[in-house]
Amino acid sequence: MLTRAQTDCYQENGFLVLKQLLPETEIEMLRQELNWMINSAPIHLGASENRYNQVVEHPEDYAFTVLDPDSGHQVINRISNPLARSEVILRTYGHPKLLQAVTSLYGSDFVPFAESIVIKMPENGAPFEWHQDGNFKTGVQPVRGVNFGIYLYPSTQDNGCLHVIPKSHRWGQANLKSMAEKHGPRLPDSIPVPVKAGDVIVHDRNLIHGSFTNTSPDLRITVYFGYHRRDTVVDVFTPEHIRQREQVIWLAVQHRAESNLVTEEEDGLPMVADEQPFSLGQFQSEMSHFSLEEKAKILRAPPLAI
Ligand SMILES: O=C(O)CCC(=O)C(=O)O
Repeated sequence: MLTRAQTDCYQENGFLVLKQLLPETEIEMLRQELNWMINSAPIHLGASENRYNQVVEHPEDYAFTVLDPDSGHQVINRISNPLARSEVILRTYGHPKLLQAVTSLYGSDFVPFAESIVIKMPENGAPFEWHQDGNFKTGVQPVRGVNFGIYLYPSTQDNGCLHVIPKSHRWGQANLKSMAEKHGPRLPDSIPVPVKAGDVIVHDRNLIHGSFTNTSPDLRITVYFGYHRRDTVVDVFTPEHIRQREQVIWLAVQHRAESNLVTEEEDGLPMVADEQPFSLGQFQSEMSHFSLEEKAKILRAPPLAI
């Protein structure tokens, strides 16, 4: 659970850094998984094979930035649908500390909206322009979702750390084009948010944020999990769609509990076996066993984008 000081800080500034929320063992598992996912990515945008001539399922999950239109040189910048692609990431999704932190901000009635992984490769990791998240489909609302960014490596100004304008989550929909025209790329009052591996940056989706190019030799990877307060999406998406998205939480908690048991038996790591699973509260009784097809469908349900 977050402390009162932490939730106050989030409300006041629109973002919060949770230092060392996840243990090194969890972060190392994610690093190894991402290393493999990047290594086995399609060779370029639109390709369906990787460098080992293997077919990549759902190659459209991988996004690239074109660095040089003449040579076609591209660099990977994002992987979407990570829960469908990786059981390691699904396991982290069920981490009780993460889900309890969401509960501290939104209460127990929250629903997942989207997940993705931002990758800034060494030397030429692409920037993200200043933006507020989403499409304002439901207009300007004080609550329009929260993003949790889990950092697998230290993030610094050199490797393109996140920059934010504190308190801008209260500005409504900002005219970022005119702000950039007036001020250039460094918007007034914006600050960098450098973090260490294992830290989590929590930010309001209304907050103005962005990041610059990675000019360093160091990789930056952030695993993003986003959530909505249910009342902000309930009249916007069908009950079936919202249901599918919340079943992601059940799957993740269940998968984590099962893999913790395996971890204890096979690797003798009692630390995770002792973990108290996230309490599913009212949904506990509804936990059901899904077939592989049902599971795949749930994990690929589209985001609840607003
Ligand atoms: O992690 C970053 O540098 C920015 C990513 C971001 O804002 C986004 O994916 O919407």
